[in-house]
Amino acid sequence: MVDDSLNRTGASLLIDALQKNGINNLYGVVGIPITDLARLAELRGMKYYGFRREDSAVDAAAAAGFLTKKPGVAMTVSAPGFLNGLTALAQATKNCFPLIMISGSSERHIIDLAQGDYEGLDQYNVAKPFCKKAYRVDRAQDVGLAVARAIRTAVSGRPGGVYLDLPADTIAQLNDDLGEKNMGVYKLVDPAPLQEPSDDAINRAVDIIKQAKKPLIILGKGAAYDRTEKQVQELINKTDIPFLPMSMAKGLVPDDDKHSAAAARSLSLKNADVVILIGARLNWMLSYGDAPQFNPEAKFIQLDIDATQFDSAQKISAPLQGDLTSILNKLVPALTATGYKVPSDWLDAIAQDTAKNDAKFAKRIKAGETNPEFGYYGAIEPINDYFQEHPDTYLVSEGANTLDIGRDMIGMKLPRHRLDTGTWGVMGVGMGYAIATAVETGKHVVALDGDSAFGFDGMDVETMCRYNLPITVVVINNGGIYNGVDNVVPDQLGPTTLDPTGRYDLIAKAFGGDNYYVTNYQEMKDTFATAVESGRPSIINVQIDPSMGKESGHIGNLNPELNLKPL
Ligand code: TPP
Repeated sequence: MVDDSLNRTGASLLIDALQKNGINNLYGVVGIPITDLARLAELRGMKYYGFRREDSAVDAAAAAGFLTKKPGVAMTVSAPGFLNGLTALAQATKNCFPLIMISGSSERHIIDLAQGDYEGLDQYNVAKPFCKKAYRVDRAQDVGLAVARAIRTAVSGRPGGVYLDLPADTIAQLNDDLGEKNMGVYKLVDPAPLQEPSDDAINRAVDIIKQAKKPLIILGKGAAYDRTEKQVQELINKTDIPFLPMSMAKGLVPDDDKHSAAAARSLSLKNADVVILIGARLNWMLSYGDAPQFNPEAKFIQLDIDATQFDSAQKISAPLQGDLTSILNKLVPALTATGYKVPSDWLDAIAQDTAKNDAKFAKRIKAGETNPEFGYYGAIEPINDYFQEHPDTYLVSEGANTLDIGRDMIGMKLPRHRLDTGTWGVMGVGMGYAIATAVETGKHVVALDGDSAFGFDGMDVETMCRYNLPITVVVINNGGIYNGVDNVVPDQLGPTTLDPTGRYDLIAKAFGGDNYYVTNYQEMKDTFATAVESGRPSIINVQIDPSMGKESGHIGNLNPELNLKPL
């Protein structure tokens, strides 16, 4: 046992450094060599949330980063714990969520001579390609600086995941050099400095927008992360430029705002002559900006913190590099000073298409209420109704059809109230995201999951119940990945098949949470609000028909289809 009464161990310095920088929550799974580190954190006033698997804990920290704009911090044990957390570290980096994953590790000399340590792995080098930056802190006296570097790297420029390798030796090492005052630990000055674009860059963008006959704004989760709602709303309200939100940008401008082109997505993308990307990337989710989804003549204006994002898929005619808030603070007045307004025929075309598509959608939803084969629409409509009445409820969503249909159906009115599978479309983020959202916001959270998606991290229901968090998990159960009807070989279970009668709700009961089981629209309507408003951890198993659900949801076009005939 190391006498830490003078707060001089690496562990003490780490806790002190995090707290000095306003980080008070830790997410993780303990074991050798970090168990006492977590205990010490609790003793020093931090809150430690223990998970059942590291990827959930690291997902939780990533969600905390997105929601608070400070890096979320997760801790894992060495090799296997580290590797379990690595997917979530990579994913946070893809999503641009600020995160620090700290893993206990072995001493360098043992690793470098491959002496076969308990859970020994060269974690520092393994982590490098999966994060924005990896650091290793071999001496207790460097802990303050290492934390400072990790925080700054996670939040400055394009945010992302940082790996901090913490050898067991450093955790327990007494730092005699620094005496009793923890001099190496400090609060960072301006961890994410603002970056303004030049006047030339602004003028170039304004010149293009003011010629636009059919402009369109695409909002990405970067705009949500940077808290640009005020500027974006002003831009849209003053110019009437229609907008399309990517899924995690929903609510930045309320989904029911008259400028939303979401219901006329295809038409607006196909015809827009100037596309203004605000914190959104031209990746697979936007078909790389290519025709036929986009107008091949469209000019692109892109607002992004990271210049390497420009010209990634299309020529960017007006790149605006900087933090989005600073860019918009210059762009909005410059554009509105020109008196620019969107030509009304463009707005009319979008409004007409919206009315047509909304009517079709409303019909489909209405049919879902009474369809004898209970499906997604009937299951999700009551959730949307609830969100319209209680917009300050958070939504976490994963699955394929569940995700896609939920995204289209559930209108968001407030920014950063929706988290989902993100840039990679990863299953298994639900419980980690939901738990961190409840912890960080103190609000009610709904985790809307497909039955397959839920299976990836379902044991963290125990975590949700142990901390008694106000989370309602809705498992849309059609007994399969995408759907529950799949047997290419007679009398053999198909690859997408799961248990169609599984009672996911009973998992909550096992840990003291509430459980609900619904089989039709009316039951869901009667149950959902009660479950959420109880403020208790709960699971609703929504038993839908196994035939419901398209293969790969809305992105079946990405799935190579083979000629499935027996030889
Ligand atoms: N593994 C990970 C980590 N991420 C993935 N996206 C996949 C596998 C492939 N995948 C995509 S969607 C999905 C899977 C396994 C599950 C879809 O089924 P479900 O969650 O039940 O939703 P549904 O379509 O039935 O609503």
